[in-house]
Amino acid sequence: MKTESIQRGKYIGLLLDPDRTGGDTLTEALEIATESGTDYIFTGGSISFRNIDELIDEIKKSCIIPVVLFPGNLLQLSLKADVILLLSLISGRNAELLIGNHVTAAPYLRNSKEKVIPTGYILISCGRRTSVEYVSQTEGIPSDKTDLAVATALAGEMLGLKLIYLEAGSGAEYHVPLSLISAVRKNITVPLIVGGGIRTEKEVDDVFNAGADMIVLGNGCEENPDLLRKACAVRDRLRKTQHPLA
Ligand code: 1GP
Repeated sequence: MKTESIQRGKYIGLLLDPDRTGGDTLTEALEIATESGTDYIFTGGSISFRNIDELIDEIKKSCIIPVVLFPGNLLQLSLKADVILLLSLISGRNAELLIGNHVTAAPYLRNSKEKVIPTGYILISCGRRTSVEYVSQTEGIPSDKTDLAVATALAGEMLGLKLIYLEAGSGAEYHVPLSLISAVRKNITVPLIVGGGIRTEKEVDDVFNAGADMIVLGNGCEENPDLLRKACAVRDRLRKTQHPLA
């Protein structure tokens, strides 16, 4: 099987909340994702009542879009995903989320190393407290502390992490500020994913233009399924008009 990797460029990921997608809702979401040319299906979350293996099986029955596992905890590890983000919550100081869980997970993942992407996960506080802050027992970096976010991303890259993920948190009041995204982009060379609180076509355009290589959309698409089509159209336009690494 081809090994998926996440590159620099312009990509759209659709985050499926394991507890809010199933049956017809899932089929409909995957139809729109396939039609619009969504690049990746993300799944995982701060907490989940659903078995992730089963959800990935269901996704794979309906579409061939690569599945990226975005595990909120060790119970969400699944070897059925095409890509596994090994998240280190580098904005926090919770040792379990910096290295503890990784030690526990490593023996389980060792025969699937080619799927694993070590990822610097950076929470940015964007309005009200999000589930990820509560569950991780960490505080996000304040959204006006650009220098702290840049230093954190730089440290992550210097430690060898292959991807930086700027996260406002699912359902965040507002997305990661554009100035912070572009400052981080200018200081790292690895691909940059941005997610959380992105709800409109214009925001997708702005976040890409600020330097995101991939945008992950969750709630925005649940509220308005047309957002995914519009986001993919923005991506297509930018792919045609911009240098791939802009
Ligand atoms: C992915 O947490 C996000 O990084 C998804 O956030 O649900 O707010 O789009 P939304």
